[in-house]
Amino acid sequence: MKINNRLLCAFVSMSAVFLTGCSEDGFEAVTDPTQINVTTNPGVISQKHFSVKASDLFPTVVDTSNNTYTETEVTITARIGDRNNLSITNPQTVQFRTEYGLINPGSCETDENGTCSVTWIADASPFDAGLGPGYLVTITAYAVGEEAFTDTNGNAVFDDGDAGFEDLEEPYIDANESDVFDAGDFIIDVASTNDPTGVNGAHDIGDGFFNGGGCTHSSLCGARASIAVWDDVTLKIDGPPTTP
Ligand SMILES: [Ca+2]
Ligand SMILES: [Ca+2]
Ligand SMILES: [Ca+2]
Ligand SMILES: [Ca+2]
Repeated sequence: MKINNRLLCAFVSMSAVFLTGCSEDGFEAVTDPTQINVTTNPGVISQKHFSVKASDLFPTVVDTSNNTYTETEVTITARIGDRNNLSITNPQTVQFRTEYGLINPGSCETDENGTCSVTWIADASPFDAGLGPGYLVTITAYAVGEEAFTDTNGNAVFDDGDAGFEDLEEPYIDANESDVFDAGDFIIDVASTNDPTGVNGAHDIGDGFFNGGGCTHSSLCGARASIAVWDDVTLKIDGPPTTP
């Protein structure tokens, strides 16, 4: 609840609307516009600003012209920001998983720029890894955050005046690159409404409610204010596409 009030007060301050009553959680009531202390970074990762990118989408791990394998490294970078479209500067832990290769280290702490990187290494020959056609490797990154919402009325909280939100399912490794969780994919168990302990060994879909701080919607506020935010990137590991 403390975070909720902070969010609301932060936005009130940003809007240059001066109200009393925001000092309860450490935000002093503002009476002088020159004294405005803009505090709009609650440090909670929004799904709308959680992204993962690769330094090379087409590493040549496999040369299919002669069936050779080369141990190859790709830098994987996560970037985080909050619901107010601001980068998050306090450290957050980002976890990584993949279907093939090695990720070193398996997690990273974001820096003052809201980014952190790990290295993906094709540490063994993929010929025996069962990757399937196309030599496609998916890497999934995830962290604790909140769902994204369309803040139609611009008050920085999810409420009845907003168009909607993105109801997140549990992260997973989309090993068959189908863009949905189905047979052949790998579960990543995290805590959620349908899996409170995060160890049920099943893929859990969204709960139908907004999971995030400060929610004042009349019917769509979830009991859990946090959820795993996530993104993935797919490498094609047989080198750059050939142009006709
Ligand atoms: Ca709103
Ligand atoms: Ca939800
Ligand atoms: Ca899939
Ligand atoms: Ca689960």
